[in-house]
Amino acid sequence: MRLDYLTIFPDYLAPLTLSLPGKAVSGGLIEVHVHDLRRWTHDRHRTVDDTPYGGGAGMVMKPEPFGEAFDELAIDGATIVVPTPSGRPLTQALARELATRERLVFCCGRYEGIDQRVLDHAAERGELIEVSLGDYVLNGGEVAALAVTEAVVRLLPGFMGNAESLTEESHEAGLLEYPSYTKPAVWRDREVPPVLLSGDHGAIARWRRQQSLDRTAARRPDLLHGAQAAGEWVIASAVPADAPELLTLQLACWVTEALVNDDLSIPPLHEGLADVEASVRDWDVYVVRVAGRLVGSVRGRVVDDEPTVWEIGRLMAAPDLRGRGLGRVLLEHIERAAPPTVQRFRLFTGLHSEANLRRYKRAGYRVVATHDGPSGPVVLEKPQRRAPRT
Ligand code: JD8
Repeated sequence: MRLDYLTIFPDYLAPLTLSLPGKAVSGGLIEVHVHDLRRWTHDRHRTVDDTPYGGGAGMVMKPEPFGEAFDELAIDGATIVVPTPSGRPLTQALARELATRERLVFCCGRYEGIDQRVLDHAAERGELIEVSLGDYVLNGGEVAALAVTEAVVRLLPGFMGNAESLTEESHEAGLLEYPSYTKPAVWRDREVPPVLLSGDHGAIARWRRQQSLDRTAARRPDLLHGAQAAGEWVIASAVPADAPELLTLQLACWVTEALVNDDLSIPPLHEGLADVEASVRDWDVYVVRVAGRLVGSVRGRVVDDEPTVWEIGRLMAAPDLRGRGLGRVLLEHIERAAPPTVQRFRLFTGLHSEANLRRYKRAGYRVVATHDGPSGPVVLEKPQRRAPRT
């Protein structure tokens, strides 16, 4: 890949010869050419800017130096990358896209920006990509050009020592990365999470996935929309702030159940916000959101005086999403979340909850007890069949 940079501050791009891009150059993967834009000025002051037509503060970069640079550098057919606050946000997906190009030509603006005719002209001679680093204002395009370069060059085949580490990265998988630890196992009374010392690669992989999901749900819920749009139910650990929506979902689900059973005595109907807040504290509670709406949940805990029993409860799917497999996905998730000491799962349902009874029996549960009272509950259990350790 060939990379050209047009800038009035060539020294600002010196980092291109260091670290990552530096190695790529020495490895022959890329060739880097930094050009001082003033090379294409012809007046004594080597002028690259002038006052804006229509008035207003600041100066605008003149079109002529860019045009002559384009001609001399023969940029036809190349991808012209113009950093600007109004550009496409730089994402891993855009970096992957740019990594497929043969040639990138960066136009690094300063002042109030570059005369718009330069961009229109570039779009006629090649592929114009206007890119933004983020929703904040910088003084020029050089920093963005460096960031785009690093994000793109590291994706070039043969660049990263082990390609595998690329696929593992956050954003590559559309999620934020899980927390990492290294020796010592205890530092300033802080321990490394025991699962990471267990050697159980399956459990480690599940823990890391859940950490990525929880972080993404807490810090970047917008990133989850992609996964959901792709039809994937993204399950994250509940946080106290989820309690109000959990209560609303619970009432919606159990009002339906009560109507079916014609029985308003079902306990979940009579729980309040405090009960749900306590549940988030005392149980392992998981939630599913679609486009930010909390649409599903389930909880699990080890039964007080039965340490090998994992009690599952409050399995809920928003009434408008019934029949889409969300209940099954939540049940499988809460079973996988059980600690290694668990040998069987236990859950309860209403005597008249035909649909629930059918679903649980399909999932391998068997009725082990029926408590009195017109609508149950019915107690179902299933042995925990652990996948052989990998
Ligand atoms: C290019 C000139 C400065 C911007 C008046 C301040 C990218 N994420 C980003 N924030 N800012 C930039 C950026 C800023 C630039 C130029 C990129 C060229 N400026 C201008 C408009 C307001 N001054 C950027 N990528």
